[in-house]
Order: sequence, then structure tokens, then C-alpha cells
Amino acid sequence: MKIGIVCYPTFGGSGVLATELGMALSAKGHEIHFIAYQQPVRLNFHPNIYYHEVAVPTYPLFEYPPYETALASTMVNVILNNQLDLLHVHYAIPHASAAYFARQILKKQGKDIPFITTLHGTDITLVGKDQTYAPVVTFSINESDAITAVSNNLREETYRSFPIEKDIHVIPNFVDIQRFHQTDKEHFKKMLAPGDERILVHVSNFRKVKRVDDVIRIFELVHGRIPSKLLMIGDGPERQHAEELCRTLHIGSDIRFLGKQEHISEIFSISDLFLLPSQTESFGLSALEAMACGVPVISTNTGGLPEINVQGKTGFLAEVGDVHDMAEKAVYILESEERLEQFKEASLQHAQGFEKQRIIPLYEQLYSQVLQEYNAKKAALI
Ligand code: GMT
Repeated sequence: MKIGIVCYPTFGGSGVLATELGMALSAKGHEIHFIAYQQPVRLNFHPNIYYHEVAVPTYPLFEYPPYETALASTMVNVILNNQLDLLHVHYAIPHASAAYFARQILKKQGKDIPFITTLHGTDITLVGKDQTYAPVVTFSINESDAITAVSNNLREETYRSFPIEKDIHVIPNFVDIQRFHQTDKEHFKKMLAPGDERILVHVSNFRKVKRVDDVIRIFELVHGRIPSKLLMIGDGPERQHAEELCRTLHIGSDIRFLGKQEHISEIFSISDLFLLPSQTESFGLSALEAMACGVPVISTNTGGLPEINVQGKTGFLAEVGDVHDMAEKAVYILESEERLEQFKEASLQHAQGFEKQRIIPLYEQLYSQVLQEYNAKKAALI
């Protein structure tokens, strides 16, 4: 198949997932055309992969350059130039409405292709619900030829929040075990934790929804009882504030802000516990990647997190904001070598259920089904 994938190109989970999906499909022989405003961060070269940049020309009149218009036009051009079979957009805003627009333009030119929208999280739970966007989000989701959500919780949340008339397929996020597995990085661990301290880790885009302050506060409580270090990976609007908080709490020397990192599996390989105390989290891809490297998770019990983090087995879940409970549970795991090993093993086992080879065929089946139905509908109209 010739598939167009539209995504955000940054370190965010939706872009990472879309990129991993495209790369996996290309390895299976599909021709993949990425459309984004920058080259997706995890994108590697493969002869079946093409990248098309969305350029947004500026003009003095535009206080807000019309990205969605440029995106829809790019979609039209890429589809026509490469005779794509279908378009798969990740994160509804503004990708689904741009895809709808592109599809309508193409129909006028005698080219008719379906588009699939994958809902990832805040496109539904935070941003999408805002009345500024809600009418367009509702319309473009309903106009999609198929809709997928990355967790059961996100599917239910979408039905609760929007008048969606179609079935939403749940296709969970996946992890590439070839890339995310434990490797021997003892020398690296010695550098970061020379006293053999436990290593806790947090990975995110440091947005408010991640409750980065809670990460620091959980660590402060754990650190008071267990010799430990905290690695903060990623960057975003809350980073500066988080660094200030570390200084105020006088624990800064045991916390390292490493910024955006490409080789996260190496960091997970030396980590003992992953902290994800988010306000809301439709899935928590970074937690799954940590688990695949044998790192247990302390998270909140919000959104889709209970679908990947199993209470008392791969880690623990607590109420949003309950840093004391999360710290207690972290100490429980970290204080015993034997218990930590059990949690590590269980995390690894559980993550294997989300292995990419199990999930990619679900997307391929959906693509075939959508194309079949679309072509049958078209034939019936002739
Ligand atoms: O919805 C977002 O905040 C953006 C998105 C991203 O691009 O990082 O994250 C969401 O999609 C990820 C991939 O499906 C999920 O793993 C994240 O849980 C989800 N984020 C939230 O729900 C906050």
C-alpha cells in the first residue's frame, strides 16, 4: 500500500508512535510518505520512506500563518504526485480537518482517497474539548473513514465528550523491543550513581499536564529514605520552574536535567523506577518504553495508565497529586533488591504484550478494511 502519514514531528508521543508505525510498515514493504512541518525525530532512512515538509510561507498580513491551509495543500500535492491509497493522520488537531479538506479538493479532481484519524490524548481530553476547537474536531472525526484511539479509556472519553456517530477502534500503542531492551551500561551507571544509588527517571515534554513538580516532590520523599538519583529527560515549558524547585528544596545535586535525548533506552537500562504522575494520560508511551527495558512504573491512576501499568505487578498507581502515596510505593519497590527484581521482570513481561509485531498487523487490517469499504461505496455510486 502507499500510505501518507501526517504527524507532529517532535519528541511527543503521538509523533513518536506515528514515526515508529511508518518505519515498521515500510519494513513490511509498504511505501510510506511522512507529511510534517519538520523531519520526525525518530525517522531513519529506508528506501520505502519519503518525507514531505509542510512549508508555511509568511506574509506581513499574517499574524497567524495559515498552517492548516498549507498542510491540506501539501496533502493534495503528495497524494496526487505519488498516487497514495490512503492517509493516516495522528492527533486530530488540525490534522483531521486538513485531511477532510484535502479529500474534498481531491474529489473535485477525480481522485478519491479515505483518511483514518488516530486520537492520541489531549486532542480529546484537553485541547479538543475547548469550544474554540470542538465543532471542527467533532466534524472532522465524524468525517474520518475510520477512527482509532490508543486506549479503551480514550475511546470512552471521546464518546463522553463529543457526539461521535462512528465506531472507534482501539489499537493500543506499541513498543519496538529491538530498540527498547535492557543493555549493559554499567560504566554509565557508575558515572551517574557512583555510590550505587537507586536511579529514578522521568521522561516527558514538561507540560503542565505532566505535573513535573510532583516528580520532584516524590523524589524528595524517596531521597530522604533511600540513597537515590533522579534523571529528568525532555524539555518544555515547566522545566525552568522544576529546576528552581530543586534548588529551593536543596536536592539539586542529586537531580540531573538531561534535556531531550535520542537514546532513551540506554538511560532506561540503568534506571530502577519510572515516575509518571500526570494529571491525565491517555496511554503513557514513555512508561511502556521504560517497562520494555525492565523499569517498573509509579504513575497516577488516570486515563489509560491502568491499561499498561498493572497495580502491584509492574508498579503502582495512585490518585493524581498524592505524592506521599506514590513515594511510599516507590520506597516499597526500591528498598528490597529481591522485590525490585520481581517488579522489573514483571514490567518486561507485560511490555512484551505491546510488542510492535503484535500491533502493526492491526493497523494493516484496518487499512485493508477501510480501502475495501471505501471502494465498495464508490462502486455503488457509479
Ligand atoms: O496528547 C498529547 O498530550 C500529545 C501526545 C503527544 O504527542 O505527546 O501525547 C498523547 O499521545 C501519546 C501517544 O499516543 C500517549 O502516550 C500520551 O499518553 C498522550 N498524552 C496525554 O494524554 C497527556
